[in-house]
Amino acid sequence: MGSDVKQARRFKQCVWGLAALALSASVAAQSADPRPWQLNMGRGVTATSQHAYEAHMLALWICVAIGALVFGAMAVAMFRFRKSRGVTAATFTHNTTAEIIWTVVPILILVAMAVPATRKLIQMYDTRDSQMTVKVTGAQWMWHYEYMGEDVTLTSRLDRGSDRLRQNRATTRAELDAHGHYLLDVDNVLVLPTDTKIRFVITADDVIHSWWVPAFGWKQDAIPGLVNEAWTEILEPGVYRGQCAELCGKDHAFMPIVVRAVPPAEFDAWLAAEKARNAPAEPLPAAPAPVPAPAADDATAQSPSAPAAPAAG
Ligand SMILES: [Cu+2]
Repeated sequence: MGSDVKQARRFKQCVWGLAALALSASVAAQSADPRPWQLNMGRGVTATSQHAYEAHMLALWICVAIGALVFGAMAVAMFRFRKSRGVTAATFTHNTTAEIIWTVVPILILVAMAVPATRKLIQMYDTRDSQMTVKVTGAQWMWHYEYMGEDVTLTSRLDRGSDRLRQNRATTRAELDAHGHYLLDVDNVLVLPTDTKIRFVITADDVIHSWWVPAFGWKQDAIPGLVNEAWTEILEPGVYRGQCAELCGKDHAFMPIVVRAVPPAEFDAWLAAEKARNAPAEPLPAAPAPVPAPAADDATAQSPSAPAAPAAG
C-alpha cells in the first residue's frame, strides 16, 4: 500500500516535471526577448545572430584567459617577490625575447579572432539567393512593409493599448505591467516564414530610422533616398520584437517592430489570405439593358445583385 502511494507520488512529480519542461521549452521557442537581469547577449534565432554570439563568446573566453593569466601573474609576483621577503628588484630594462613574445602572441590572437569574424561578416552582407524580398520603409512613426511581387502591403504602428496608456498621465505601474508588452506591441505584425532566406530592402520616407530586431542579430539604417539591404533566415517559429534604433523624432520610442515567424506552409496560407483581402474588387458584370420582363420572371428580376465592393486601399 505504502509503495503504491510512493509510486503515485513519483508519477505525479514526473508529470509535473515534464509539464514544466514542455512549458519552458515552448516559452523559449516563442520569443527571444531578453530576461530581467540577463547578463550575456542572447543567442537569437537566425544563423547571423548565432554567428555573432559565437564570435562574442570566442572573444569573451580569450579575454577571460588573458585576464586570468595577467592578473594571476601579477598576484604571484606581488606575493612571492615582495620586499618583506627580502627580494631585491632586478635591474635589467630590456629583454628582446620577452618583447618579441608579447608582440607576436597578441597578433596571433587578433588574427585568430579576426578570420572567423570577417568570414561571418561577409556572409551577413551576402543577400544573394534569397527566396523572397520584403521592403521596409520607416516613417515618423510607423513601419510600412511590402512583400515585393506579391501585392501585399501593411502598415505597422504602436498598438492602441500601449498608446492609450502612454498618453494618459494617470496610468499606474500596475496598468503598465498588466499590458505585458507595453510599447513593444503593434497593430499589424510582420509575418515571415521560417527556414527561408528573406532579403530586406530598407529605406525611409522622412528622416533616418533603423530597423532592429535583436533576435535576428543585425540592424539596418533606413535612410531617405537610399536603399539598404539585409537578409535573415529565421530558424525557429515565434514572436520577435524590436524597435527603431535611430533617434527619429519625438515619438522615436513609440515605433516598435513585431515579427511573427511561422512555418512556410502557414506563411503561404497567410499570404494568400492577405492577397485575397487586398485584391481590388472584381468588376461587376455590365448590367443588361433593361428589358421589360414578363410578369412570371419578376422574382428573378428582383433578386439583389451583388453589392458594390468598397474600393481597395
Ligand atoms: Cu524611427
